[in-house]
Amino acid sequence: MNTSRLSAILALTAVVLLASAHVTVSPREIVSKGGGVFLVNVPTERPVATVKIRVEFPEGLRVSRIRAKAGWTAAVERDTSKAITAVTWSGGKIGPDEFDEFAFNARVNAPPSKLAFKAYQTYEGGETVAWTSTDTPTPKDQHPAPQITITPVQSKYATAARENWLGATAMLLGFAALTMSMRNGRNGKKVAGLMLFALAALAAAAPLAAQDHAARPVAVHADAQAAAPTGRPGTAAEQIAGAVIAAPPELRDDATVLGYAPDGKFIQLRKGTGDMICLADDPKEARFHVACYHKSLEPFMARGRELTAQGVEGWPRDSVRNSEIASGRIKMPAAGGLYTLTARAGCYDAATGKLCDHTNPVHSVYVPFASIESTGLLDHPTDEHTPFLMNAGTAKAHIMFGKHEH
Ligand SMILES: [Cu+2]
Repeated sequence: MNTSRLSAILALTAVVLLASAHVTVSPREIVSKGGGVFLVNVPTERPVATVKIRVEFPEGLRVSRIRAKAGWTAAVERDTSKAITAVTWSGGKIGPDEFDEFAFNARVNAPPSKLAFKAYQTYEGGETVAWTSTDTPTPKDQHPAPQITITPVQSKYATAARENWLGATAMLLGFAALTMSMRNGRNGKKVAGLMLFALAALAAAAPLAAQDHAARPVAVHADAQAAAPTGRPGTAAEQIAGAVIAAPPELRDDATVLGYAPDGKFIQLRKGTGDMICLADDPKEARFHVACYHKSLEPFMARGRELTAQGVEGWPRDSVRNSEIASGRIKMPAAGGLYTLTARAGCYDAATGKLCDHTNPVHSVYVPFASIESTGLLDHPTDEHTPFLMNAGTAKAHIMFGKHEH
């Protein structure tokens, strides 16, 4: 490596390190017309606590709600159309060396561009730091404004479509079925019936395509609820016994297990001495789904659960985690194993610890940022035993085995 390349890399590293200690808004990138939950990340950079944070929203972002936050009061300002133009959180404290996050719900109403927020961070003692500079590079005596990039609809749509092909196919089938049954009388009804059957099969398969297999225990799916799960978690012992069967037998006994308290809260049920972390079946989901993964993946998985609990899902969740990986806040391993087991509702009998005959075990190895070029793997399944790489080139890159694509 020559020196100019090395210094470029060092400079880049320095920028990333600096960036991690700024007031930021994520996701950093959002599609034009997109919306959802945004997070304001506020690190305390002084030896005294942050006691107030004010954010002024850019034009082009329509903010509808501020998430309630324990210990903090949010005072909002609105324009004549009732859109929230600014919010000031106060009443809480973010101690030295700590950070906190504040959430709001918004929709982008702007063409592809950069939107800058104005943020004012007030410390105990009264000092206020203005994060308002949009100059690049940021002048020494100033602080950069949190910015997000609005991307064109088309590119994002393509990605979303690729990721959600099951959902999209299901929707098309459903629509086609509806159209046919309306147009074609009896024959049409038969075809439509078949299509609806395929639709049901896809709907059943769709949860299997959950993007990181294991990280969704706190999500409540409307479709799963329709199948009337009890919503009541089993005893800790039952949940532990059910969770660990996702892993090979020699990794079960000393695994750490996360699951549900009687009130439904997601908690640690057992602290293990081993390398695996297992997730109990979600009582709010109809299907039986358990997973075990290597502890090195926990920062990534835990952050995914946290974001899901905050209502940040799908690509915004990916985007938040990607930027946190880039900034070093989430550490990723070189490789980490994941075992999942999915089956229909009632397949696992907690009393006997027995599974039914039809289960869908999916094993994979996370290899963050590995690519087709860096591994010599294919990006699609071919036969019963050839490994292949999914989500190549991303934080979620993982090697899968066999023919199924889950
Ligand atoms: Cu996969």
